[in-house]
Amino acid sequence: MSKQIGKGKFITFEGSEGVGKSTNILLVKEFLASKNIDLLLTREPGGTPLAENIRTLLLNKSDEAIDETCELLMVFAARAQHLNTVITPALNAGTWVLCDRFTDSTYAYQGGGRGLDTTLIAQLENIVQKTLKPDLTLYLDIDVKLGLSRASARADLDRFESEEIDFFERVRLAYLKRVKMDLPNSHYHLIDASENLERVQKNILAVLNEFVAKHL
Ligand code: T5A
Repeated sequence: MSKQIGKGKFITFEGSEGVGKSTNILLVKEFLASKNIDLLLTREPGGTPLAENIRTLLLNKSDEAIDETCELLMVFAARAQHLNTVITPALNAGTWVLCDRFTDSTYAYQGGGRGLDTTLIAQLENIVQKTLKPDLTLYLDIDVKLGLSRASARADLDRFESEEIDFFERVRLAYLKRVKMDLPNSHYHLIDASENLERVQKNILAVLNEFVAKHL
């Protein structure tokens, strides 16, 4: 269940590779700005200089394979820095925070993709976030092959994007399990991202309109 800290609202964007998070988060930013909402756009892993350095370590390919538990701890180390120095102070000041990926990504990639124990992820979540959870999560869902084809059309593949297709199928299943288990008054909204951009954006704005009307 979502919980608000301070006056700002915490909105997260989730989904697998190439699903359109970066594209659509900019639309949401413009929409919220048009409502005169004080807003911070940020991302994970990253969002502070230190956390961005951890992001580089996580995404860059290297000769030394990263141990899975080490990867999980790096994700949460970056998150602790991001939350304590950027996200929580902004929410407490009444600023809305729009974040490209958050802890659902950890359940999907480290839990689903890597197969790490979700109890361990939940323990770290409690330590790092305490009671903080997103108020609204837009989960963009897409067939894995279609998402990867969009992502690979753009740039060199990073360490995660170079994983096998089975890895991304497990990521998607883990996302769907989380989105579907949290049904009554869910803060999750599933958006079919396989549709054309115009349709996807219309559906996202419908969710945002309703959310803003409830909270402004
Ligand atoms: N990670 C992250 C973890 O393992 N654990 C964690 O806890 C966290 C927080 C971060 C990586 O870190 C991992 C997961 C990730 O692998 P990232 O850059 O945030 O990496 O994530 P990516 O998914 O790699 O981001 P991308 O930029 O690849 O994907 P986006 O942002 O979802 O996609 P976007 O908007 O760039 O769009 C991709 C292309 O598709 C087009 C766009 O124009 C663009 O060219 N497009 C569409 N085309 C047709 N129809 C539509 N509806 C379209 N929407 C977008």
